[in-house]
Amino acid sequence: MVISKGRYLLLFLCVQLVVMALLYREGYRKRVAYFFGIFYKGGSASMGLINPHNLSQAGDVYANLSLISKPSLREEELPYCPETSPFLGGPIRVKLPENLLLEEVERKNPYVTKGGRYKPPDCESTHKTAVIIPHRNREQHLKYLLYYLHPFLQRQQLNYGIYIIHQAGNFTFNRAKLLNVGFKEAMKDEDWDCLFFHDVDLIPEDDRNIYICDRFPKHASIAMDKFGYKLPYKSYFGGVSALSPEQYMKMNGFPNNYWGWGGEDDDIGIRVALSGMLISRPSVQYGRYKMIKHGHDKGNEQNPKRFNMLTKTRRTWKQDGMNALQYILISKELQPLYTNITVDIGTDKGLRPHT
Ligand code: UDH
Ligand code: MN
Repeated sequence: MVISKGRYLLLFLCVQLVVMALLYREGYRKRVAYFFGIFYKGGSASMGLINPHNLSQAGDVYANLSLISKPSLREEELPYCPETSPFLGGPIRVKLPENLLLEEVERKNPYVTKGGRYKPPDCESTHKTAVIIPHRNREQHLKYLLYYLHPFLQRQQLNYGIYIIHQAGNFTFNRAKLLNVGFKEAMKDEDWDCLFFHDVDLIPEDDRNIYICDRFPKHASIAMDKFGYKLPYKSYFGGVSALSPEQYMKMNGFPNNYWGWGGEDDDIGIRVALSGMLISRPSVQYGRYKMIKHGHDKGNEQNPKRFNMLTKTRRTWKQDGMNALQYILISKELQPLYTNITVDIGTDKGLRPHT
């Protein structure tokens, strides 16, 4: 009798010990986070941080980066990042610097690692975001976007990666299919919890437009300069949007069959509704973007079939999407500021036989 009671007591103590050990691990981060929280709040004025509530002047996107530094803690000892990043500056002044070199962008972003990856050096981010950029023959735009996007995302204390999905060959461009490829390839690398699908020519103008996902698919570029900083129409879903992997798969990804300019963004918007979701949006004050001026691209002529195709989305979305995606991966290179994925997505007649 006495022996078995003793055994129970021992078992109870063991369980207690394990629970305490687990709580301790979790609590360590929290306590350190609390400590740093006090530090951030108290220190922000004297540390020279830009106050996001002082909206009179749009600031330099690089202004706060020099304040980010590496503490002498091991990675697993880092506290969680605070709910609101202390490095946000609000409105950003967008001016395209002349003769910009990618080396200059590299120099200004010393914490970015191979493949265009970043983790805050001073805290453990609670968000993992991949930015997916469809691309062909827009090198100049890409340079400017990288110049602005890297510091923008670092100010938000995100764990992030930037992917360029480059369409090989000269056949008609297909933005939505490239985005499907980007999703698939990025998810092979990392368990991203949010993917931003981002036109190469859109520069965000306010860093409070946080690049994380919402409960519903998010349309982020709701106030573009070319549309007078307003939504052009209510269901517009083009430019920059953000979906979690679950949201993306729920709508079978994006369509693969929109070759040339137009329609695919509206198809995506319709898919959101057809799969039973709503569209989430930032405020018009935060969702501001400048589009780098450009003309029509060769190889991306308006798709005359788009209006007809859009009447059929209800019938096609379950067949055409991630479940029907076919492509030939040509290369994947880890560049200093981005991961470059070059892909043969074929033509409207299908994939060419590989020779
Ligand atoms: N894209 C490329 N290369 C191309 C075509 C498109 O990289 O040849 C990508 C790029 O990320 C771009 C996106 O696809 O931002 C969307 O294409 P777009 O910028 O051509 O779309 P937008 O709606 O075009 O901006 C409007 C037509 C521009 C004519 C305006 C003349 N004043
Ligand atoms: Mn454009």
